[in-house]
Amino acid sequence: TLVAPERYNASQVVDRNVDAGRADKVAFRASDATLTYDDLRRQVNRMGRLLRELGVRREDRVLLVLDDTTVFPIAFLAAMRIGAVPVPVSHLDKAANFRHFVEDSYAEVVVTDAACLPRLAEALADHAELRYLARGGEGPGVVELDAGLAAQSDELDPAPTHRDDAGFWLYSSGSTGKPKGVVHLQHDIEVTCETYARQVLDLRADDVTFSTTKLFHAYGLGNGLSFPLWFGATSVLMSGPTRPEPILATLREQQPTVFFSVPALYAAILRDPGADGSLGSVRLCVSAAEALPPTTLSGFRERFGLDIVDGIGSTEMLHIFCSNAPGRIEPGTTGRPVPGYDLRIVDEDGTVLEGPAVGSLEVRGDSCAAYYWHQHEKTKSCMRGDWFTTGDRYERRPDGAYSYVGRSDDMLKVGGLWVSPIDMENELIAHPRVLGVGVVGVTVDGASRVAAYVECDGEGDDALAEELRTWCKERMRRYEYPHVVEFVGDLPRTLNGKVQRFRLREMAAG
Ligand code: 3SK
Repeated sequence: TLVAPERYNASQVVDRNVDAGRADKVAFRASDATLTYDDLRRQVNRMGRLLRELGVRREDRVLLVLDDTTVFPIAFLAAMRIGAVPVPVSHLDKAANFRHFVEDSYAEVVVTDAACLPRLAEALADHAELRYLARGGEGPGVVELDAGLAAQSDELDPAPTHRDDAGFWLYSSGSTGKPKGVVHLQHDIEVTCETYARQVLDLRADDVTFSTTKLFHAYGLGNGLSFPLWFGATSVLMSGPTRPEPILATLREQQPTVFFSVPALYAAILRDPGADGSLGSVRLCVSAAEALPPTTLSGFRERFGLDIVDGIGSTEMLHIFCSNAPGRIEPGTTGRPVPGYDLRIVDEDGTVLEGPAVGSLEVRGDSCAAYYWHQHEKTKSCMRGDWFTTGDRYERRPDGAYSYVGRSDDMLKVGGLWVSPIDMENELIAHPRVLGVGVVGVTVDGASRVAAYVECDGEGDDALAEELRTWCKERMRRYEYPHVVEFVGDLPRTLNGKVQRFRLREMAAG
């Protein structure tokens, strides 16, 4: 039942909920508004009409530069409803990237808010063609969002899009080059909902979801928008900084049943003395983006009585394709293939390895992006037939569970022996004074060495560095310890909390 009808418009998920008797049920609770499913339907229709009035046509890209408020789902679904292609990006991104997003996607309409408008207008000053739709915004080329919406009718039939039409793009940043536009199709959302969200998470209409990863990111988009809408649930959106304090306050006030976050934030919550009683409503915690250290998993179990279901996904596959499952958590692993996805491990020559093996992880499943926009060569090297090359090294254990070894380009060879930065990070993070850590390879006097960059509790000194070396030697293979230990104030991280090892390598190279 995964094949959407040929004429299929993903925005119809909203109409489906209204028709199923959920018109008055809350779809979104956010800092700016609470929207029932019927409010959402009307606002999406108004927004679709407004976008058309601004000249947006089928297949045109519409850039969304928005924090998590109700404007995000309204604009995202409205663009899809008229057959246009929403392109959400982080509202915290840098000026050079905003220029890239506009010049690469040819978007002529940007949906944003008054707070972002000055930065965008400055970054894009020479793009006279741009029109901005901004709540509370004013100025040349700006339409104030609420006034614009109020002037529209709230009925709008969905464009008769094909299930394989471009539905939306997500930009993916690698360690090199400019962010790549990942082109997803109208049918991709349905696939992630029917596979991971239904068969692993068993999401239901009575669930209330809350994701600390924002909606512009593939993980947040599924957690906070497509999954709750698919099952007629309620989504809690939090705007502003993603820090433990507001997250804990949101958990207490909004009482979600399913909590989606990332290892760095789970670890921060675990360390927070004020977290007691904050997770009482939660039936399920979900983690992705980085491998979850076993100590965070066990700490959560002990303190909150909750399991964290760890999985791995990618922007290209749209959501999680390999995961642990509630009631079947295998600590230190990313679990097993999500039903609907196939995994394989290949060696450096591309030979498929059977049974227990370590190598490059490839995945196939119907939510895979169609291609990278303007990146023909990259598309050919990463998307081969049905299979997508994730760029992650994985071990398939004798019992069939998959465990993360590192990014293919993060593995370290020291004295001819492979060292997994992930295994070493997992050991180091278990030390009581280590708050965050990134392990990379460095060259010292022409030799390959392992360096650990550490955020620590209190002042880091030589004694602590030596203690951390001993800590690793006692717990890992004899040669697996950080030759170099550097203490840093803040590790470089992505917006999703992932340690950017390529930046640590740059720091090491000076
Ligand atoms: O980083 C991940 O594991 C992930 C999960 C879901 C969707 C997208 C991504 C990148």
